[in-house]
Amino acid sequence: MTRTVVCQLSPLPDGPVTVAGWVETVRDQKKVQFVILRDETGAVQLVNPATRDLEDGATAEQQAAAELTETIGALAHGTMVRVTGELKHDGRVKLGGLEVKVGTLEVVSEAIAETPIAEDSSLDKRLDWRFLDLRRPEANLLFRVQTTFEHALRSWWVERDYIEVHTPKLMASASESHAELFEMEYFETKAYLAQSPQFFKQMAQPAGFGKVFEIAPAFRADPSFTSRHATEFTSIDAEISWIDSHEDVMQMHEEALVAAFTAVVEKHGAAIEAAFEVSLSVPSLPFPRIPLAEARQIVADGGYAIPRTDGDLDPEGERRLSAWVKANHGHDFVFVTDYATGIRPFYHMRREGDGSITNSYDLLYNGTEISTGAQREHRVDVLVEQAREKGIEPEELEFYLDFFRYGVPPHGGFGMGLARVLMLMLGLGSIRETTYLFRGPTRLLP
Ligand code: AMO
Repeated sequence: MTRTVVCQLSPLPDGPVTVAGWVETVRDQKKVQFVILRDETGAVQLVNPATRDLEDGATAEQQAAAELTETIGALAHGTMVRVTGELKHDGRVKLGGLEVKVGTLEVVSEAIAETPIAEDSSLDKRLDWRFLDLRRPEANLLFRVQTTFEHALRSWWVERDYIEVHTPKLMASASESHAELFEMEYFETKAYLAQSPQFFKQMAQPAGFGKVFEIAPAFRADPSFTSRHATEFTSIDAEISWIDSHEDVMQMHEEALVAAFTAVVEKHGAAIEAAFEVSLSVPSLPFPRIPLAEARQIVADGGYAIPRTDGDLDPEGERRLSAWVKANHGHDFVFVTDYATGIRPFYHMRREGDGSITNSYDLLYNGTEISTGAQREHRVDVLVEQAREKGIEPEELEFYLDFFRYGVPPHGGFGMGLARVLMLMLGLGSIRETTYLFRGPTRLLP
């Protein structure tokens, strides 16, 4: 009999069904046994009237029933089973108002009885046993939300004629900075893992692609143990031609996010509320925009002195600014714009008439940076000058500078960390929870 997944049982009439999944709990009572079976879509109660203590001369049928009772009584949590039985709708059953009366039960793959992660296990322990941790329905939901979010972004771009690119992750030079760079042997030479698709998504502009996006891994040799840094993360990037300023990038960015949030709220809003106690809403357009200098003033007026000396917001400053935006604009997002030249990479375009600020922004969501975007400097002589100023030898970047020597449209784009968005969307404490398999300074397994 073909397998029915649990979420599709409800509309079926009472009658024979086959379900398969893992054993979540067994309640072995004297007269009746209950098993909660979970699969990738939900959980269902199995019921079996217990047959025990057979008299001599029991029928074959009675013996089979006693064997089934024994098998069910011995089921370990996590064991994979396939069950054929009778579906019965019954409003008294708390779990979904239905149950399956077991006919046959096949133990497909046995689990070791002692689970290595108890319910209250630490995050680190759960990550050691991530495949078991991911069996939690909240984790399952989280990655369904991720799928919907990514799919909606991708669809939004595809519908608008963007080209999807796959830039190489093995590089001959740094893509962001020499800090946080993974270096590796590469035959007779050295290679570096891409910190961002930055240079090669920009290459699509002189290549005449117009508008591109990429969803792919990025690597940073960042030794920190914060809740928002990983050494490998999924970066969502877009880059578009013929912009007038970073404002065009922000407009595309916020519209794409609204499309993605709309899809997530429609498909998972109720489930997110039930599992994470977060009432997710679609952000309104436009997102507030606040220049960095003003943002710093807002934070200072709130009584917090940012300890950083470089003029950037620190995490506490970001939280306070977001709280202010929420209170004054009722918005969970804010574009902080006009970053000072000193704290932006050489490829950011500087403001015409004021070289001290860049045409750039950070996007904060619920108190944390999720994205950086900018208009890029496309005039090669200016670009060379800005690289030198940042202590980068132009010779090292010849391949990149060539992109700007044969005609290139004005352009800009952004990079956004997928796991950060999910962490902030679902109110979780760390990107370790929202990354399928987290990679950090002390974690390469599993
Ligand atoms: P930036 O370095 O700010 O910008 O990175 C963009 C976004 O990527 C995410 N991110 C990270 N997520 C997890 N762990 C990390 N170690 C990590 N580092 C970054 C963040 C961040 O906002 N090339 C530019 C983007 C651009 O201008 O297009 C860049 O990489 O969410």
